[in-house]
Amino acid sequence: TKSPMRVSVSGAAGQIGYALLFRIANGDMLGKDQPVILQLLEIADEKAQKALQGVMMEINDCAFPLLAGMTAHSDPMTAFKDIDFALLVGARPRGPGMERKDLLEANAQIFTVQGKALDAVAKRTVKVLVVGNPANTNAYIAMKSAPGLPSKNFTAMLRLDHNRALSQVAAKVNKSVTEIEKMCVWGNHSPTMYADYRFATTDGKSVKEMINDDVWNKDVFLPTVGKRGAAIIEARGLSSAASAANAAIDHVRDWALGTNGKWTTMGIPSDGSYGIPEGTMFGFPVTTANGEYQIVQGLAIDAFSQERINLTLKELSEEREGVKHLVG
Ligand code: NAX
Repeated sequence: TKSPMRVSVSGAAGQIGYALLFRIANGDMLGKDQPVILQLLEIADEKAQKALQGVMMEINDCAFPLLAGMTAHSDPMTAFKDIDFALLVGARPRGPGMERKDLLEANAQIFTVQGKALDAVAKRTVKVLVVGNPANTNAYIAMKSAPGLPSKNFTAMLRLDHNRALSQVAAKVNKSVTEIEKMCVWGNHSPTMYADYRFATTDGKSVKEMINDDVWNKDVFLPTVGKRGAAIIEARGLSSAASAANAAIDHVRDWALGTNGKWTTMGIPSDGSYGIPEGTMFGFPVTTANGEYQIVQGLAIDAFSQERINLTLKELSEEREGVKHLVG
């Protein structure tokens, strides 16, 4: 049998945590033959720690065969000790009267501390996924705060946007999601992201040609995917949780276990591809193999796509500018 992998999840008592932990312990993320040890991080607040104890009681009550251990933490220095994976879900939500700038700063502080802790105590091969918003910029800050770890180990979650786009397109062309290949999303996890089905195929046929409707793309598809988070809050009274947890599972599973040549989307530090400045935490089409991702190269970027990519890049550059004094 395999030796256990250590997985840390922050924000473990939150709503995404509640939809995520059971699936990790069940083997959905790293495989049905891979034991896991959960190292759960929450804020020191008494209520949060108590809620975390409750979640852990329920996890124990599942008697998961793959769960080889579980601990609760309020300090990232112990939560991240020797970990193979970090799913950084906990973040500071926007409170009443809080400006975007305050939100960026509060989160920059959290992700500076957590980046330093990863640098100090995590395995050198640790794979980090940032879910907590603003996800791309938080991932960028964690990466910059961990100079001793390879930058490529830090990623941000664009997979929920990717899956949302996939589901919309599959419905539009009357196919199942498994029949659609080569979907991707460029840029920031925010309404500015650019979901792009120009390269998508089904049964070898072009999805773009099947849809053949640029107005639908611009006026229906892109706004539907971009504003999906808000639509869910409006309908459910709570933000996306199970779908976000599912996307996190998909992201880490594909990164760790490979996509067999299929495309997916990950927020990763740019290597300069497609004119995106090096280091920018940006959603790209990737394939993965042997625990490494690779950007799909050589895609044609038409004028409309370039405009959309520039827009989401501009937003990310502004976020980055806003936290510059904290990261150096
Ligand atoms: P909740 O408020 O339910 O849970 C967040 C939990 O994180 C809380 O229990 C809180 O105590 C904890 N926390 C806060 N700061 C922490 C810190 N410094 N260390 C450890 N734990 C900390 O939020 P939830 O609905 O679970 O969402 C979590 C985050 O995911 C939010 O930032 C949210 O905006 C973001 N999302 C990101 C998505 C993406 O696609 N990238 C989609 C879904 C989601 O909106």
